[in-house]
Amino acid sequence: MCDTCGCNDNNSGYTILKIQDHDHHNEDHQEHDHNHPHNHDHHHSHPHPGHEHQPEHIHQHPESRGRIIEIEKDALQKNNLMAQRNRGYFDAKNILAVNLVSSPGSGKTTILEKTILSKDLKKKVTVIEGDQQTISDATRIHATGVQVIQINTGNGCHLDALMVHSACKELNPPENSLLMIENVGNLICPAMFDLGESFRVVIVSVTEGEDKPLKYPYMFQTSDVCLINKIDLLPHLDFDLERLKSNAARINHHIEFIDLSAKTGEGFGKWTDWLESKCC
Ligand SMILES: Nc1nc2c(ncn2[C@@H]2O[C@H](COP(=O)(O)OP(=O)(O)O)[C@@H](O)[C@H]2O)c(=O)[nH]1
Ligand SMILES: [Mg+2]
Repeated sequence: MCDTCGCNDNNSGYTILKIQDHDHHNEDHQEHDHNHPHNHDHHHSHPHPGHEHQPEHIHQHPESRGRIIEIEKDALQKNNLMAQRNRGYFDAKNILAVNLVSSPGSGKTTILEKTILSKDLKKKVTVIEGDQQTISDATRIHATGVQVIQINTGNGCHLDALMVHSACKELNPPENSLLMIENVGNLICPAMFDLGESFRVVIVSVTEGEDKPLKYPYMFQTSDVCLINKIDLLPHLDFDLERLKSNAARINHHIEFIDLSAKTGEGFGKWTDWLESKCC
């Protein structure tokens, strides 16, 4: 977990936003503020908690380092407990929950739009969107006709299990359905936070270079599938698809690869087949 960006403040002020059917005037209405009561004052008085403590970190006493690691362990432990609750909820309702992670712009929302509109997918789909600010991705998803909740994480650079738990209360995904979660665009911190998902899918686009699995290993280590997106651009790039795959396989030899283009639809059937195969 990152010491400097504030992400170890597990319940940083975030907002759950619900896009309502046939009522576009209310799209940016804040329905619930799920600030954790214990942290409420803290977050309002210290908008950048991580940065504020940076000087302390420069001259770290061994004991203070130990304390920081303890706090990190506590935050992750708390998150893991909530993730287990989410997993139980998903199992009980037979919901396949898929956590989409990637750097910004690799095509998560475009892949989601195309997935929802695919005729190959038989399950009902609901979506949780995560971004620091704006409802623009939720608006794009809402236009496809499915139920969607936007989480704005504010200072936070990842979704956590409590946010997903709160969003599910609003969304109420139906039994036997597929819940797609678009995480905040970031290859680092989302890797550390289990949401209780059934599968984690990392998306990397061919414009990002072959070295990303080596530079951001945790994300690839903790993912089940790697979608390699924007393959329509390959003729214009100096990108070695096989090198990307061998780099990712060095980190995680169980990871499955699917090459696709959300723009042209090439390879998309393999992705929807994979999803269908996991839905029971
Ligand atoms: N050429 C090409 N562009 C794509 C593809 N998928 C997404 N894009 C473009 O990449 C940009 C970022 O996509 P978006 O889905 O918003 O990425 P996100 O930030 O990961 O959700 C947009 O301009 C998309 O049109 C693809 O397969 N091929
Ligand atoms: Mg997006």
